[in-house]
Amino acid sequence: MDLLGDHGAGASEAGAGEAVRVGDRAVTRDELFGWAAGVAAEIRGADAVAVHATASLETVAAVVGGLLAGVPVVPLPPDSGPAEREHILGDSGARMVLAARGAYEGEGPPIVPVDEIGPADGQAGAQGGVPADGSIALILYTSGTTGAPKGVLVSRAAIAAGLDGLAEAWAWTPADTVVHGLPLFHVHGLVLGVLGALRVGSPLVHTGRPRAEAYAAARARGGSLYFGVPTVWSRVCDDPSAARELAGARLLVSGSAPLPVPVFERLAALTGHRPVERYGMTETLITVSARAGGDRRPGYVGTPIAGVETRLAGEDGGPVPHDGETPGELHVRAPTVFSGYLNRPDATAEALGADGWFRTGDIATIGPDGWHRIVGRASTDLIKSGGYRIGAGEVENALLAHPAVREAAVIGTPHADLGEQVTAFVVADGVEGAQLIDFVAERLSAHKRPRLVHLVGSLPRNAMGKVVKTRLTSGGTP
Ligand code: MLC
Ligand code: AMP
Repeated sequence: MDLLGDHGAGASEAGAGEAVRVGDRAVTRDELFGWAAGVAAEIRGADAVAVHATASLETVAAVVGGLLAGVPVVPLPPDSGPAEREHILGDSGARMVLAARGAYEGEGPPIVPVDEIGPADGQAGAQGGVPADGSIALILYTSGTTGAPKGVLVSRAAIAAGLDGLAEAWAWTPADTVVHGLPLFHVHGLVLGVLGALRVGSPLVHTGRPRAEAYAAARARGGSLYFGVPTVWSRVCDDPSAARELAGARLLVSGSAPLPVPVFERLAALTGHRPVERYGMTETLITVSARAGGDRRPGYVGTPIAGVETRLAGEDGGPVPHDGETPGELHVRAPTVFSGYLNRPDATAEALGADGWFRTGDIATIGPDGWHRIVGRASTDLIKSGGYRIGAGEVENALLAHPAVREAAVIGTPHADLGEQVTAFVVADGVEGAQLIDFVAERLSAHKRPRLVHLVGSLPRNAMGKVVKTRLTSGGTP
């Protein structure tokens, strides 16, 4: 099967109904693939193309066009600040930026106005032949603990394996209608939420933003398989009448961050659905999940999907028993694992062993029955806020670029809505916290800016002079 399922000659009967809706615009499968074939004809032969990844049909057509042409697609977060954008465009070598006319304003490679591209027939789109399974479909930029985001190389084969594993785990079929409103530049919204729907052949309703009332309204369009990050599910619970509308759905799926047990329980009480939690990463796609036909346990992320092996390692690298109690670093080996970080052989070698085991950096327990529980992260330097992964180092560097800032340390602190919030401890002269928040917001994506800034006299350091982040409190050095 092609990565995106049937879309060539003969697929028209299935292609005539509404396939993808984003907000109040929709296309049939035939229209989408015709449009994407036109995009493919424009970009064929490029090393990589960037997509200004707004929540829009243009983004869907551009990504599908890249896949048809066999050109790696680099989704650009639409709110990324100049520094972030420059890094992503430069590092990826993207030759063009695909965007609706007027939607993208930035320096860099030429803009291809996706909305002005007319349909080509499917054969024109496929002119270069079907790209090899191992070829790179997506380059997804994601934060590490330090420095600028790294480009995660995701192959067509990894996407196909990951989506087939999820289709099996969730009994996901063309009879489903997928509903979500997540951003189209990460695994959750783009790979599961768009490519998954296209590969399985289930219509997609993207609600523009992931709001409770929009999720509820999508039931009228047949919404059955709902995706959200925990912040979204928590907001759904805060709107009980919207939540109750979801009672008729088939499956509510949560992922990208830990689903708090109280949110699990409130959602179950309001909707009658115990949510399916699943766990994944940009580098591995989704590897562990509860099953549509099985048990769902609050606080647990389920068992490995088909083709995925997991193990736990201690601090010395040695094995940790799968006794449901002893925590260890979760390692994953699977056909869904990425092909390396672009231009970063050092970082790739550090995370991905020659034997194929990827070190996730997440601390987990595994029970004798195979159920996984994520208990934390090995490093305090990766923050999860509203499902977004944010590297402390990138925010610290942005703060340090301000002339008044002498030292900066960033951590995640608990936040009722977002799970964690970006919190900065800064040693600076003559500047207000609010000015620093604005300063970071101008350089990086909005969600990366600190929500709290503590101006302190000094940072707690160990004998080696390294900041001890576990000792950061709002009073500064305790
Ligand atoms: C929005 N803001 C955030 C934020 N999201 N700040 C910190 N952290 C976040 N996650 C900012 C907005 O820019 C806005 O700023 C202000 O907070 C209030 O916004 P809001 O209207 O309350 O939030 P909203 O825009 O509705 O966004 C919340 C959200 C969003 C939950 C919908 O964060 C989101 O879409 N998260 C999903 C992230 C995701 O898809 N992750 C998947 C990664 S893949 P201002 O200045 O405008 O007021 C992955 C693999 C896997 O993890 O396992 O799935
Ligand atoms: P990202 O690369 O943005 O996909 O973030 C991946 C990280 O999200 C993982 O390493 C985990 O820390 C976290 N994560 C994803 N899903 C879950 C989940 N269900 N429970 C806990 N953490 C999760």
